[in-house]
Amino acid sequence: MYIGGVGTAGLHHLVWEILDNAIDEAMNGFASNINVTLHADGSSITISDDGRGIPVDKHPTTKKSALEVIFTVLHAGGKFEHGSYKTAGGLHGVGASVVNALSTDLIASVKRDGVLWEMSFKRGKPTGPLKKAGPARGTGTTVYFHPDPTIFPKIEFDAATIRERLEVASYIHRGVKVTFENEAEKQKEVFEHKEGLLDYLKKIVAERSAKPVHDVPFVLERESGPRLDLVLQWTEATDEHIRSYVNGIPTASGGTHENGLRAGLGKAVRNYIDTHNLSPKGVTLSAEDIREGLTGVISLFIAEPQFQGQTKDRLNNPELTAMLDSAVRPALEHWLNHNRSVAESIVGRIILSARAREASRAAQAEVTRKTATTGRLNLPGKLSDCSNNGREDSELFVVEGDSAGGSAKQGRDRARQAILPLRGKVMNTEGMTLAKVLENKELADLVTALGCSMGKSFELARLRYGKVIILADADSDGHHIATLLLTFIYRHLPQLIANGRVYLAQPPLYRIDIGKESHWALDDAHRDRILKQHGNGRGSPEITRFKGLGEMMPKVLWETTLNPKTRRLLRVEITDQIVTDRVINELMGKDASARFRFIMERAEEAEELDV
Ligand code: 28F
Repeated sequence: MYIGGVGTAGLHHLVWEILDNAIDEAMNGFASNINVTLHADGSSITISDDGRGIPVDKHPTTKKSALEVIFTVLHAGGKFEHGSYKTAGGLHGVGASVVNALSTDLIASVKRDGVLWEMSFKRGKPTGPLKKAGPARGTGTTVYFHPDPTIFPKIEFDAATIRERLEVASYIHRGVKVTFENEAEKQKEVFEHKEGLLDYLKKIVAERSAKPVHDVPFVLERESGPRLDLVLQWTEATDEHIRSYVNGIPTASGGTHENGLRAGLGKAVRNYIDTHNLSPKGVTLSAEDIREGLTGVISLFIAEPQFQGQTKDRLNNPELTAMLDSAVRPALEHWLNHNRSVAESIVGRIILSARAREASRAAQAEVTRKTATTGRLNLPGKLSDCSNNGREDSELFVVEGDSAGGSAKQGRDRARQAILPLRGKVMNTEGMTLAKVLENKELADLVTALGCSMGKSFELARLRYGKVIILADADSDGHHIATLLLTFIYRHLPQLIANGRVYLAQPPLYRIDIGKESHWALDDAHRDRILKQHGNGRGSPEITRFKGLGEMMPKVLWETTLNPKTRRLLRVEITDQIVTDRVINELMGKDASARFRFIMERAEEAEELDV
């Protein structure tokens, strides 16, 4: 069996294997509760279900119990033996032997017929026979395991990853009650969703503060053939947001199933528009227009998923494109025809997006025209360019305010470092159309200075700098400006982040003079550490808090923040697309209460927040 390496992904795969067995028991109708406990050590886990319990009676000839076989014989249960996904055929226990072999300790307990049975293993080998450990009420299976550190270099389960997986599982397998206990944090969470993916959709739409275009979502549940669940809802959001899962595993990069869904969906909508003569005049509808604001979840269970890509998050089974296309198209068309007022709202939404696209295309063409020639003349007047622009070692500092820009301009290395001062606050671009965004002079100037255009006409090869560095004050106002800039970049120039070109400078907030030495502190905690380290007995330290970058001497700014030899930059990275999308929407979207909630929840973390 493929575990997926000995890194974090492989480590968590162990959890998913045992969890899948518990979910199977629930899907077969025998369990309704699943509990997962991440123990305080962070490196061991207990998973249990209240199903029938793995059979414990001995096989007449082998004299071994089913339990022992499941935990010691590779491929017991045979995920693919019947050519269908194991949940469909009720095949159990796949992967348990692999998890066992890769664990220093594993304890399997079963409650059956009033008896608690227990069997322990070390590195996959039984440490004794299956034993009666006492009486028991009810039935079920519990598995405790601790992965083997000689196989996995770092054994540290990530609570957020496990939590997300469990929550998603509770949506995909409606009605199952999944409890997650994080012992280290003394936290317990219960996930239970009677409406399954519909509940998930509701949550996503609310989280993204997207106003639905129609009340009742489209629902497709296919039982014949591979299990398929799909929910769709058009919203007023400006982008498309579809989450897809194959056998409960997220396919964040999509793949053949998503392609089939898009194809079928496009055909259904076009057919509906054509049949009812709803085509707009003077504008043609693109596939993106049809899906603008579309929010949905698709879950699929198939026998032999092939995952592709560096993070194995794209489905590659070719047969699924046609399968999804032919499942979605007739069902959606039927639904549109039987919900005429809903269909009309959706078509209205689609036509509107086509018209908005036409309008912003004109605006974008204007920016592209301006950036097409890289001659100085077209660059914004307030840009202090560097002479090495275009080279890998060149840097653009995007600086808050004119006075800070002045210090940076004097303090910089003129050959390699360009300065673009932004006057006043950058506007919040979350949920805004491209045309609106480009009306903002500050942002249009930034795009012009970068030279790489934006949106669909983005071209990395034309980027005029190796690094784009946001330089804002170390205070909360500065953080706010950095966040606004990052929101803009994340939504409209995401390739810059994906290519590791975006950085945050870290200007100091304090200068601490102790005797003849000067130290620079990034924040309060850093200041306190410096005082503790250097402060003893050498006279009283003098602490200066900078009010802003503008009042810092150019030489000091160079030493602390600009000089590549002495500064420290934070590279902006997106590790989890879905979490980032949610955080940005929560922080920057129209829903101020969500922003407030987020800030309150993170108040403690915020002190050491690095992006
Ligand atoms: C925490 C992980 O692994 N739950 C499981 C069952 C129940 C049965 C079963 C499992 C028997 C012969 C294969 C019980 N009674 N949770 C779990 N619950 N496996 S794994 O059977 C395995 C088969 O070989 C079970 C009657 N039939 C099946």
